[in-house]
Amino acid sequence: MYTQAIDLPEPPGPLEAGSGPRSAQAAGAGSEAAEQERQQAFDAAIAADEKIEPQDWMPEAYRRTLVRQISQHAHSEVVGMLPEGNWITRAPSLRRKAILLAKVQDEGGHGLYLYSAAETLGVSRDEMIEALLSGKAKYSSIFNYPTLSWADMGCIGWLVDGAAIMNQIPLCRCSYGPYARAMIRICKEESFHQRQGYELMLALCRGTPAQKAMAQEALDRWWWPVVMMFGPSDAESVHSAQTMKWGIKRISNDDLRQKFVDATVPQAELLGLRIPDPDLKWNEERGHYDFGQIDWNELWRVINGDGPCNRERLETRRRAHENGAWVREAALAHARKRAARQRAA
Ligand code: BYC
Repeated sequence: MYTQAIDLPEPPGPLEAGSGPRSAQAAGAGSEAAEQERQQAFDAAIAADEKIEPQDWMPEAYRRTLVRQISQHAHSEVVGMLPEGNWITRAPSLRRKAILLAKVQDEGGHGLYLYSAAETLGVSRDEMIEALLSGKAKYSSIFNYPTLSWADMGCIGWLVDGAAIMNQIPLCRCSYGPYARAMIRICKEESFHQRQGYELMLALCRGTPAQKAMAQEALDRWWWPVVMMFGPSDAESVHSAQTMKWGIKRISNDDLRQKFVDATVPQAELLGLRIPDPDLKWNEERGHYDFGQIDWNELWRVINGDGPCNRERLETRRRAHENGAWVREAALAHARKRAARQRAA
């Protein structure tokens, strides 16, 4: 349902990107006039809503910002596999197990497209993984909360993926080509993730009173962390002003949060669940729901490494990385042998 919002202009042909004054190799590198010309060509491309491609010249701050955001996004997908992965062996039926397996596998795939998109900016996969494992890089706060019941699988799909799509649909129009193109495919898969979560919640809410109570209890725990997931308020967001000028971010944290609340309240009503916010009410004048105060201290605590599961998540990723060392070594040895065989032939 959410992917209907993807409405994109045709991408440029292969010759349009990376040529002319925008190309990284353009005109007398180093001279001040050449630098200015490249900056102007970059600004004009952004103003005309054209895509910036890896071979195009770009300001260093634009490149660094993209590496930060795309790698954080990739890490979120990979760490995001853990809370759900925890429930694969306990899925209540073969159908649910197959759905959950497919979803978690998709998330691994999203991480890989995103690492590849970030690599086009000149950063290596190893550097990004090292930043995650050392705790230097961030990943979404939401994955530092525990999954305590089966209904959490429903809430993650319905709410976490619902929030993720809300944030990611505008990223399909991001000014950086490889990120925008990765997001188109990711959003299509996220739409299935959101639907399966809602369908799971619907099954619980139409089930026994105990199942409905389990769904309500999960919603009570997930609601506020999901509302926080959109990031600090616009007034506190350090990067938004610049990333919006560059066409990386298209809609602000607060506007996306409002869109999410407006879309989700009727879905909760259909489920017959109560959103745990006594201040939530429709505001006729604004044409939006008003909602209660967010506990920003909690968001910053979780972002800065002190959430309920931060240590556990990183420890699990570190262990997985160490346990996978032999696979990386074997793949490299195989590639070396193949290259040697090809040279000999
Ligand atoms: N968690 O200036 P701001 C998924 C940080 S995974 C942690 O507003 P920006 C899924 C922010 O990084 C989808 N940190 O930043 C997977 C910055 O710190 P640094 C995840 C947060 O970048 C599995 C500082 O706070 N989605 O869908 O303009 C299962 C100031 O914030 C958070 C993405 O990654 C947070 N919630 O805006 C199910 C989307 N919020 O970097 C589902 C791509 C803020 O200066 N990312 N921070 O140290 C974005 O759209 C933006 O980066 C954000 C933040 C909206 C997240």
